[in-house]
Amino acid sequence: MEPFVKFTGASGLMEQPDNVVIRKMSDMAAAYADSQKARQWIENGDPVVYEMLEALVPQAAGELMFCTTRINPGTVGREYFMTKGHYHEDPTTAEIYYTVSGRGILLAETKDRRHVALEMRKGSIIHVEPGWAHRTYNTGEEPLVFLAVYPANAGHDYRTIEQEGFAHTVVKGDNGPVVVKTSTLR
Ligand code: PAN
Ligand code: ZN
Repeated sequence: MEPFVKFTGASGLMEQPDNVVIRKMSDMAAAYADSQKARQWIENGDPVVYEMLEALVPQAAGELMFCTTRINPGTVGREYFMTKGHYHEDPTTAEIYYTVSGRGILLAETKDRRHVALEMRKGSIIHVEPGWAHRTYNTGEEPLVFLAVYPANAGHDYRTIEQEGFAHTVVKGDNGPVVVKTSTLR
């Protein structure tokens, strides 16, 4: 493969991506604590929660994958629209998140349930340590758009999150976003 360039349009999303993944509410309803509210969203048009536009590179050690994600604004009950979240299958792989526009929170958790909530706003650069599951929330009124770069051989483990969830989540409080224990919402 030769060096190549991708451009981002006014929205900050990658133009002419090699792959597009669209996640609607029906693709991830179980991720939200309030399943009834998630079902209402599905019955009322099943909105796109987020989309991911990727450039494909060989899945080999040393290669870097990169993709832009847009999460739409909204809440399911009090919980903000979010990504599915995952561990990297290779627990030695880190990731960089660069926020292009909007407001959000990246929640990272370890298997022993340590957690950190990191602010995402235009220009913020987040380093996700290897071994930490990560999920992003749109806590603003506009789309949250960011670029993520990670080792192409990282792999994505979604199943652990689908089965065990995150111990914490981010909800809309009276004075902005608040991190709470997921168990308090169910
Ligand atoms: C990101 C995420 C992207 C969508 O590129 O894959 O924002 O989130 P989910 O993959 O959890 O649906 C990343 O962390 N890649 O490793
Ligand atoms: Zn990742």
